[in-house]
Amino acid sequence: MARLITVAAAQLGPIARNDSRSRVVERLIAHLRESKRMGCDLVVFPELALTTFFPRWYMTDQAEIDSFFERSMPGPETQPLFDEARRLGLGFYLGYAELTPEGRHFNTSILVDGDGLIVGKYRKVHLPGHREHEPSRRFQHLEKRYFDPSDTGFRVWRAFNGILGMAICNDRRWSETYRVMGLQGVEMIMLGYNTPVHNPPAPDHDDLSLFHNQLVMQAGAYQNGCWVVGVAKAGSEEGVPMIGGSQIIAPSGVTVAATRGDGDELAVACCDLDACASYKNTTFNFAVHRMPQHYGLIVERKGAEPPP
Ligand code: CDT
Repeated sequence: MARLITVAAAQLGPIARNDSRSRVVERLIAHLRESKRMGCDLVVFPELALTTFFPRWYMTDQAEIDSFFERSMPGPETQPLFDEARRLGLGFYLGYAELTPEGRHFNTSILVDGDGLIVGKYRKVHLPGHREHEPSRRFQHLEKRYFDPSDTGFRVWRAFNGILGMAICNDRRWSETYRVMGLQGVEMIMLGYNTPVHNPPAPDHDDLSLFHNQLVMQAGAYQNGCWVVGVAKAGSEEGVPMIGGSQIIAPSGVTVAATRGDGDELAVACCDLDACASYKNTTFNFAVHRMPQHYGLIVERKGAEPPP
């Protein structure tokens, strides 16, 4: 029997700084209900889906910073999301800012199954941006300041009758992200993102931001023979325009469903996990064709070192 998962890429429009968690959770629940009506099994929400993208602001008051983080998952405000998903028998991927009991801060995603159980947790590996205030920027990107580096790395989980993995935003630009999960047999990678159209150090990329989004996710899917579900928090958030472009990409590299706008919107596709095999067993049969003896530099060297 074919292994089918019907998935919703549950894009969100902007979240204002003063939107309450409960108000945001209502929007997530509306997505769950619509996804159920469309026959979905799994709903993928964006990165940091419970608040505005706060790394755009330089803050020094730790209490203010911590107000964007969740101390428990589910917590009092997110419990209704878990309850409704379980009632509907839907699984979900959710990105949020995690504050651990030991006081560590992570940019985190979880995978929750149709019974409301957290089956996987991932903490973001590639934290982009900078650590210190850079007043010359129109807005900041302070992920390196507010989040600790991952202690999970890229794992995969047996769930939804397949092998699923998670990544977050900037991870999607790095081929290593997909390959480390590809080497664990991943069949579907879920990832949420918050991507400003404008990157202050590289304004010449602005017009290409949607193209780059699609390029990296399609390449990752094809080169690893897996589905990729990429989901944006989009639109003009606190005056900063963010890309949409949420999409579901088949192992062929072809986008099979995509959002059209930059508000709350679903893109839905029925994904056949067995469609991965045709790529994993031929062109990208890793066991037959990879040549890791020639890939040593990838882990030995961090920055590029051109010859003298
Ligand atoms: N959230 C996130 O990781 N955003 C980055 C912006 C890069 S520019 C500093 C991204 O890769 O989309």
